[in-house]
Amino acid sequence: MTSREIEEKWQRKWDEARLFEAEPSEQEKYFVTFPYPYVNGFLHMGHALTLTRAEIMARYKRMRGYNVLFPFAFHATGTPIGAAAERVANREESQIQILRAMGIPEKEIQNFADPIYWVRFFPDEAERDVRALGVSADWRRKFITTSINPYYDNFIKWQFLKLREMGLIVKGSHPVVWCTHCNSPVGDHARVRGEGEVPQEFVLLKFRFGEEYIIAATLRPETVFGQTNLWVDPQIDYVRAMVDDELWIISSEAAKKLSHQGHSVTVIGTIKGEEMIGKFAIAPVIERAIPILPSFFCDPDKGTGIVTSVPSDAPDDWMGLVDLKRNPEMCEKYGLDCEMIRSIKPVSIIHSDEWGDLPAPKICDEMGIESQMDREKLEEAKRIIYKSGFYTGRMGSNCGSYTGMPVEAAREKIKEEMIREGEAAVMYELSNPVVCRCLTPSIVRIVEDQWFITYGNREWKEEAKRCLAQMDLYPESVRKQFEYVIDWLRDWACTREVGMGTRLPWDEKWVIESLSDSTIYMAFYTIAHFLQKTPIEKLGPEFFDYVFLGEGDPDEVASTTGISLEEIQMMRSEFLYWYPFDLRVSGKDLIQNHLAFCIFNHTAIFHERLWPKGFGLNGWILVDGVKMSKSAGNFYTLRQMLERFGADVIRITLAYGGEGIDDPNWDTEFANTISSRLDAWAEFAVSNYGRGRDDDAPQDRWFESVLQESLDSYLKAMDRMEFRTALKRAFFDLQREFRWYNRRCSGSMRRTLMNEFIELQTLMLAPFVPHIAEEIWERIGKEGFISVARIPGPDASKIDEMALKEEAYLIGVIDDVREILGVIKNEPKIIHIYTCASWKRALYSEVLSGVREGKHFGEIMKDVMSVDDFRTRGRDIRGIVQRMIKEIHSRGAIMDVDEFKILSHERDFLAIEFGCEVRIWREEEAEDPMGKAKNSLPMRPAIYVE
Ligand code: A2H
Repeated sequence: MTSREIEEKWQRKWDEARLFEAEPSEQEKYFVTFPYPYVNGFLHMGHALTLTRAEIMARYKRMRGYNVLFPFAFHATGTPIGAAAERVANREESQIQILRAMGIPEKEIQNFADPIYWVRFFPDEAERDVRALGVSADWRRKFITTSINPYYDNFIKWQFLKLREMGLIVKGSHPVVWCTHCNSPVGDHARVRGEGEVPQEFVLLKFRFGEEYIIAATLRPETVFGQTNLWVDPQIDYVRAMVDDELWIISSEAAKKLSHQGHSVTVIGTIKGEEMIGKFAIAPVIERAIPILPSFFCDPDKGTGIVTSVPSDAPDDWMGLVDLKRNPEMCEKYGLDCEMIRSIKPVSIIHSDEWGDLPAPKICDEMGIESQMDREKLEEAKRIIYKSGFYTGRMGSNCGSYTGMPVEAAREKIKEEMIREGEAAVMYELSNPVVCRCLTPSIVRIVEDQWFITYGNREWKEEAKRCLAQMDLYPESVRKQFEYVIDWLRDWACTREVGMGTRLPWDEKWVIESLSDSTIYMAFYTIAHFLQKTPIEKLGPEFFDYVFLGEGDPDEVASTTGISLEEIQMMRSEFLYWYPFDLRVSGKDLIQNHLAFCIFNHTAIFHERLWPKGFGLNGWILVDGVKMSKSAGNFYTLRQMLERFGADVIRITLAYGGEGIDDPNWDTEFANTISSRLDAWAEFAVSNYGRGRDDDAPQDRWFESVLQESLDSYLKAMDRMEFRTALKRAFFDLQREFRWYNRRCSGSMRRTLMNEFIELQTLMLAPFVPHIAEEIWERIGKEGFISVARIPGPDASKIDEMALKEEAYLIGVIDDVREILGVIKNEPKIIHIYTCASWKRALYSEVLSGVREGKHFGEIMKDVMSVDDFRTRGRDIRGIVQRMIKEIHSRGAIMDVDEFKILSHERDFLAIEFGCEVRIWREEEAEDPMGKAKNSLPMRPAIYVE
């Protein structure tokens, strides 16, 4: 049978047996979830990675005796599907090309002009792929989000009514990252660029310029006391615009941005930068006329495209001046007075211990910055002094009432004062570009009248932290990041004007956005399969109150909803059986939104004992070392990979690709070779099961111990989701150890041990490669599915520590001999092995206790020389002690085995291994013509090859 046939066979059998349809039982439960994928395309290998990790955990826990629920669903909330459908309707070639590239036949493409078609088509396709990957999901519970599923729709409405009742949803105006094309906020997951970017507040300073104001944006309003000039770019066409009731000169980009930020903006003309150069404007706060000068670092797409110059504290400004002073031609070109330019001096305004009074000139000098074009160094310089200025600086003596104040405090105060006095305003900017999934660059918009979930609420944050503290995180190293995110989250704009989803129950013009309708839905899985049978009109808030919160009288709920009491109680108890979820597995990018929201919302809605118990995180998938992306040309759908490699290979390759939070790698080379290794294993298992001898041999104890040890490390690694480690220990290492055992027994293994090995190896592999594992299980004559068989716990009584030590010793000696054989040219005739004299063992324990007490060589030597038996050994003792210390440091302490006995006992085996005669000697009794024996140390016998 081909592996494809095997996979199809077992998927069919699992289905027929309804093997993964989970029902509450007496057994302990384990509930795993995977964030439902957004259904605007086929699942890709990024999905497959996270999904596989959840699935391996589901199978593993099932095989460890848990009653496992692993459900699946689909997310359709949001704007992208609608936007894509619209583009198809408009016959936009780029969108049609995307569908074509997905393999959608030409005649079907037109269907995708209807968003509903997407949400019917892709979930079915995804389910096919997930089934083909062998995922052990309970498909009865699948559902899709948005109002096309009235059950889910009602559930989300209930959740939002709850949050509102608790005062956790408020109305307000806030800056949000916004797409002007989709006409909606751009959440992190809807960005092709700029994940994690948040609106940053710039202060707009107003410079009187006749009837008008020139506007400059700054992050450091407290530096207004050090202003010396303004910078404009001579080449840029700035605009004159009526902003509210003032005439402003700003870049045209700024005019556009401001119109989204609560200002009325009317552009009435333009003014070229050049036209302003050489003129003067009145700087705010200091009320001085300062010159307008040319520069080349003004970015028209940042702030207003005009910069106020504070050469004492801003490296750009300082270098701008340096450049201009060095460039009389430039001054002449713009009609500037060279003398006046030369007389501009930086004004010291802030003092910090680290950077003194003039940080910008100082750092530019130290870093050897040449000009304002030295962008890389300038960015670095800005970063460095910005930090120290902000956290440790104090305002200088020329800063009016702010003198002596820490910069951190002065900044806010000065800003507020200037705004009060009409000398400044606020503008929001993105420090780095953000691009929406629809490829439109985002802006910041002040949204009025918007609904927010108040993740900024202090008390709520405390609850979230309490929940986090009780959770298991895999890997544990992500905890800090979660703590940071919980602190850092601000109120979240939770509604949109467009897109698919659930309408806000009390303000129906709004649709709940996609990160907000997916926070507690794991609870919905527990009853989803019941709901399809219930008439939708019956599912009011009192239904959910009872099932999820236990609130209300079930008899009353039965009579108001018209659902039978029995059914209502069944749903309640099913929910209580499965909830909370034990593990949710996701990519690390969801820490800062989805997973944090999940914690917050659980603490608000549910009783503490129903809070999430665990998150598993993984990095982003690399394909042969390169991050998978469409632009890199290494983007693969799960379907393409299934076609090429089959399910088992995909699963084990992903699991072996990495662990922890680093980006795991899909290694094509590994994928290509693992399939034949798995086939070889199956072949071996089936043809060797039940074979072997019945009597005992000494080597058996070793292999039996190894089996238990590797089971033990496997279980520990699996429990921590360290799948690479688990596979390495329980497959790759164990296979090697088995080969060694085979060699030690000259191919004649004990039957019981052979069977135990084949069973255990197959069981341990089953969560990774369930199809081939089922096939082996069946063919070695096991009853029932391996998918629900038990992986046993380790049996400590089967571990023989002495056998492990003795074998490790033997292997060590063989390695040492091999190393020597590797460097000699002739065929060996006789190998002599000398185990050390007993006085060296005594010496070794003396040295060992010295090392353990932290003694130095000198001190240890002193102790040693005080013992007669050692002192009389003569001059060699120094060198021996030195070597022993080195051994102790590199190999650890002595192992208490009888070296001579082991080696003599294995002499025949060694002779076969090396293909020549082997002689074992005690140092004291050695025939030692070459004087080698004296080199022996405990656990490091001396070796001489004749
Ligand atoms: B800062 P970020 Cl004293 N093009 O203000 C280039 N730079 C611009 C700009 C534009 N269109 N608009 C504003 N900026 C400058 C004061 C200041 C600034 C001091 C020290 C550091 C400093 C006086 N110039 O910024 O790259 C403005 O200069 C260093 C962080 O978006 C604004 O604050 O972070 C800063 O860049 C914003 O830069």
